[in-house]
Amino acid sequence: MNQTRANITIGRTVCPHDCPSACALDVELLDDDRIGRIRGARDNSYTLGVICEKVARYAERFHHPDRLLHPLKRRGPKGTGDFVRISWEEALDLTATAFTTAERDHGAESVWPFYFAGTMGLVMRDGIERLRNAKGYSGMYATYCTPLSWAGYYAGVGRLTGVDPREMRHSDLIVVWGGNPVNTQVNVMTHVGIARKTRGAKLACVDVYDTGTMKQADIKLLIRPGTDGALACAVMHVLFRDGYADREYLHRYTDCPDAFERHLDDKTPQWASRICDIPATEIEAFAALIGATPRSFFRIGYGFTRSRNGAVNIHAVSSIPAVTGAWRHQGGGALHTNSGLYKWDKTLIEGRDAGVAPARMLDQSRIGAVLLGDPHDLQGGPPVKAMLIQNTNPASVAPDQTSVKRGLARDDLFVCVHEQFMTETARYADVVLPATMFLEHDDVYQGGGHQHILLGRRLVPPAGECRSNHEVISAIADRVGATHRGFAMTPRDIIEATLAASHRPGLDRLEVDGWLDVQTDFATAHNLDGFGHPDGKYHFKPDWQQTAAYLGTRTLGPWEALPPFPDHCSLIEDATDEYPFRLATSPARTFLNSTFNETATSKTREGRPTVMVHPADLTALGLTSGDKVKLGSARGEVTLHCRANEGQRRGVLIAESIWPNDAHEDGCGINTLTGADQSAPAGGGSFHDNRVWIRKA
Ligand SMILES: Nc1nc2c(c(=O)[nH]1)N[C@H]1C(S)=C(S)[C@@H](COP(=O)(O)OP(=O)(O)OC[C@H]3O[C@@H](n4cnc5c(=O)[nH]c(N)nc54)[C@H](O)[C@@H]3O)O[C@H]1N2
Ligand SMILES: Nc1nc2c(c(=O)[nH]1)N[C@H]1C(S)=C(S)[C@@H](COP(=O)(O)OP(=O)(O)OC[C@H]3O[C@@H](n4cnc5c(=O)[nH]c(N)nc54)[C@H](O)[C@@H]3O)O[C@H]1N2
Ligand code: SF4
Ligand SMILES: [Mo]
Repeated sequence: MNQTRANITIGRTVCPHDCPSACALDVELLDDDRIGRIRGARDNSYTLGVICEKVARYAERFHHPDRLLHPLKRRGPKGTGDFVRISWEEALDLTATAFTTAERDHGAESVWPFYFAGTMGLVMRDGIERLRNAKGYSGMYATYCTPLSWAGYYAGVGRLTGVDPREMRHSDLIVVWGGNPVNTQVNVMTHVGIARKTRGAKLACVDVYDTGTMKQADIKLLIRPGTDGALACAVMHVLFRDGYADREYLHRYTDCPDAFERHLDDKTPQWASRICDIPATEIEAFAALIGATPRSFFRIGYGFTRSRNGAVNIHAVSSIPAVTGAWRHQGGGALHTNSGLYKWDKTLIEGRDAGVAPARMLDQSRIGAVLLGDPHDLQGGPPVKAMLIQNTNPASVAPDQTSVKRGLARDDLFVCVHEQFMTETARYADVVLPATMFLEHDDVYQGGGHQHILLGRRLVPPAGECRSNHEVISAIADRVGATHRGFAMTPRDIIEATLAASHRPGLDRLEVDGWLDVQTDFATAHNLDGFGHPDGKYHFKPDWQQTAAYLGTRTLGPWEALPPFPDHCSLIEDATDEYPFRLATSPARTFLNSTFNETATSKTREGRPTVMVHPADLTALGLTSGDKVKLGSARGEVTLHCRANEGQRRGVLIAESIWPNDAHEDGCGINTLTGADQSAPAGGGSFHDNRVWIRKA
C-alpha cells in the first residue's frame, strides 16, 4: 500500500540488486512515472532505515538518458555498438528463428540461455530456467560468485544458514572476515554499530587492505591474499594450546576433534606469520581475544573465498567457532549466508516439471572457452550457436575477458541481450531488448544476509517499450514451441503459487506487511540440535565429493590436491620472478559489479581506474603515485593509474572494481587479468587470486 509523507507518495518495495542486504525500500513517487529519493524502510528489523548511497540516488540510474527504451538490431560489426531500432515483433521473431535454426541444425543443446543476478527477484531471475527446461537447451552452472564459499562453509556446517544477524546486539566481539560491508552490504555495519554502542562490542576485521570496514575496526588483521587458512589454523592452534577449546562441545558436536588438534600441532603463529606476512604477536592477541569472548560472532564474507584455495580457507574460518563452542551463546556463532533458510519450491518458476530430459550444464565462468569451442567445456556436445543473455554482463564481469570477447564476436553465433543499458555485452549482440527495472515489475525476494522474504512491487509503468524478463521469456517460449503453464501466468500468480508450494503464507500477507520474517528458533540457527550433516556434527574433515554433489555438480578443478583438514593450501597463484605481485580486484563502494558504473556520480566518486601499491614497492619500482601503469598476467594486460597506499602488504596490489572496460585504454577491463580455470572442489571465480607484473605505461 502506498503512503503519503509531506505530500509525497511513498511506495514500498525491495532492492533487487545482488547484495546480501536485500533492503526493504521506501520510494518517493513524484508523479505517475518519476521517482525521487529512496530510503530504507525503518520498520524492517534488518534494514532499520539504512541503505547504501548508490541506491538512495537510484533516480539517477532509473531516469538515465542512456537507458535502453526500444529493441535494436545490429548494423555494424560485433562489439562496436552500431544498432538500428526495430519493433518488438521483429526482435522476437529474429531471436526465435535463430533458436529454432540452431536447434534444427545442431540440436537443442546448441542454444544456451545465460543469466545471473542483475535482479535477485525469483520470478525475473530464474524464469529463464523454465525456457531451457521446456526445450532441453544447455543449462548454466553458476560459478561467478558462490561455489567456492558455499562449498567451504557447507563442508563444515552441513547447511547454508547461520545466526540471526540481529543477534549481533548481544555480541561482545564481531569478526568481519574477508568481507567489506562498508562497501558491499552496509546494513551489517548498522548491526555492528548497535553492538558497539550498547555493549561496547569490539570489531575485528581480516582483509588484504585497509578497507572502510578495516578503518572502523578495533582489531585489524591485514594479511596477504589467499592466506586466511593459515591464519585460521594458527588461531585454532592457540585456542587448543591455551585451554580456550571447549572440549565438551567439541566431543558432542564435531566429527574428529582429537585428530584435528594433532593436525594443528605445528600450525603455530610463527608458521602462519611467514605465510600471512603479519607478526605472530598479532595472531596470538587475536586468538586470545576470540578465546576469552564466548559471544564472538563471525560474519564471514565472500571476498576472501575468490581464490583457488578459497573453499579451504572459508572452511578453516568456519571451524573457529566450532572449536570455542561460540555457537552455544546468544550473539555467538557464525553467519555466511542464509540462502539455505528459504527452502523454496521452484518447480513452477524454473519449469522443473517440464518433462524434457536434462541437458548438459556449461560453466558460467568458462563462457569464453565454451564459446571458443573448448572440447572439455562442450563435454562432447554441439557448439553453442545461439544465446539469450539476461541479468548479466559477462564481457565485463567474467574472468578471462579476452576469450569472452573473442567468443562473443564469433560470426556464426547469434546473441540476444535483454538489458537496461548498452553494456559491453550488449554491444556484441545481434538483437538487444530493453528491460524493465525493479520499480516497473512485481517480484519476490529473499535476504541472503538476513531472514526475510520480501515483496517487490511494481510502482510505476515501464519506461519506453521496456518489457520484463518474464514477458520476454514467455514471448520467446511461444515462438519456439516451448510449453509450460508458467509462461501463461502473471508474475503475481507465480509468486502466489510458489509461496503456497513452499508452505508460506499467501501473497495477501506480504501485501499488507511487505515482508515475512522466517527466522528459525535459536537452537536451530545455532545448530544446537545438531549441524546439517547426517551425523549432526560439524566436520573438520571435509568430504569434497559430497559437497560438490550438494552444490549440484561433480568435483571440479584439482580437488584431490585439497588438504584433508583446514590448512594453508598452496594452489593459489603465488608470486614468481616473472609475476612478482599478487592482485586483488575488490568491489568499489559505488559500483555493484558492473552496475552503477554508468552513473556519473559513481564514476566521479571512484575517480579513475586505479591500482593501489605499497609506497615501498612504488619506490623500488621507480614509480610515483599517480603514474600511468600497466599490469600484466598470463592472460593479458590492463592500463590504469597507480596510487600509494600504506594499508596493504608489500607485494600486494589492489584494484577496486569494476570500471567500464572502456575506462581503461584499449577497452581492456580488469578481468582481462583474471583466470577462468576451474577452482576446487566445485568451480568458482578466483577474482582476487592473480599473479601479475606492474610497470610504467
Ligand atoms: N558496492 C558494492 N557492493 C556489492 C558488490 C559490489 O561489487 N560493489 N557486489 C555484490 C556481490 S555480487 C557480492 S557477492 C557481495 C560480496 O561482498 P563481500 O562478502 O564483502 O565480498 P567481496 O566484496 O568480494 O570482498 C570483500 C573483501 O574481501 C577482501 N579480500 C580479497 N581477497 C582476500 C583474501 O585473500 N583474504 C581476505 N581476508 N580478504 C580478501 C577484499 O579486499 C574485499 O575488501 O557484495 C555485493 N555488494
Ligand atoms: N574483477 C572482478 N570481477 C568480478 C567480481 C569481482 O569482485 N572482481 N565479482 C564477481 C561477482 S561476486 C559476481 S556476482 C559477478 C556479477 O556479475 P553480473 O551478474 O554480470 O552483475 P552486474 O555487473 O551487476 O550485471 C548485471 C546486469 O543485469 C542488468 N539487469 C539488472 N536488472 C535486470 C532485469 O530485471 N532484467 C534484465 N534483463 N537485466 C537486468 C543490469 O543492467 C546489469 O548490466 O561479477 C563477478 N566479477
Ligand atoms: S545495501 Fe545492498 S540491498 Fe541495500 S540498497 Fe544497497 S545494494 Fe540494495
Ligand atoms: Mo557476487
